[in-house]
Amino acid sequence: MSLDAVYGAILDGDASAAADAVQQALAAAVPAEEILNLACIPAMSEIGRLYEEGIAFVPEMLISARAMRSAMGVLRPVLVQENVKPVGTVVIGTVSGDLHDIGKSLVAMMLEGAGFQVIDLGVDVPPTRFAQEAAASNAQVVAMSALLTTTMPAMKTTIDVLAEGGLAGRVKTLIGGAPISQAYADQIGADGFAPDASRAARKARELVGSA
Ligand code: B1M
Repeated sequence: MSLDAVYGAILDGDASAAADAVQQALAAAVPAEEILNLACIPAMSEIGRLYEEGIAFVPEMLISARAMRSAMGVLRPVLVQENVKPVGTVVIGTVSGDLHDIGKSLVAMMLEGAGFQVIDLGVDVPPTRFAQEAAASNAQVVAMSALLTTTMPAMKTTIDVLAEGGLAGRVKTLIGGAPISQAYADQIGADGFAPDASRAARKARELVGSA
């Protein structure tokens, strides 16, 4: 019952109801990991599915992601206390020279919703910064967004810098953004491509073997 309330509040994008529902579930002795895996993540998967099917749109996804964040604000300290490990760590950013951040932030939120620890480096991220942060955080995935055709090559440079730093193979690369395609991902040797935020979260889980 309390899990249904968490699921419904996130799906409806009701941030305060989501936090309250998590409080109530914890008070009813539902383990934090169950709240995360049986209510929060499924609600974000469902909003992702509705988005992919053209039933929900970017604003709905954003308000669900906000509700997820609100739920996680209550849940995270308990998960840390209970030593629940995230699915993996993703370092994400918009590539060098590119200031577009709406799609990237949406991807970051969906990754959080899929159970990842997300380190968001923001926009205009130099290749070396991606590599430094990936090494420092032991990340499994480096996720790059580009919205300009002129900044797409920075993805390839970042993949090269990761390889030069000995991170190829250890760190998977995931790319996306309006001008990006699977063909481009293949061309530059990225490990994964996703056309939207929902599929980016699914692809990231595939890349870390938790699909
Ligand atoms: Co810019 N801009 N912009 N812009 N802007 C585009 C991208 C453009 C297509 C507009 C156009 O001309 N029709 C065009 C690019 C053309 C090209 O390269 N061929 C363009 C241009 C030219 C520019 C400037 C150069 C304009 C100028 O100054 N002369 C300049 C560049 C600045 C820079 O980056 N250095 C510029 C600036 C700006 C603003 C600052 C004004 C603003 C950005 C504000 C911000 O982000 N905070 C802006 C905006 C808003 C846009 C449009 C209108 C919308 C982008 C957006 O947020 N879409 C855009 C036109 C368009 O796309 N219709 C445009 C909504 C967002 C949810 O979608 O980011 O595509 P999107 O993300 C999607 C998917 O792509 C995917 O998931 C998301 C959905 O689920 N995705 C990933 C994204 N990242 C992913 C990563 C993944 C996987 C999936 O894995 C890691």
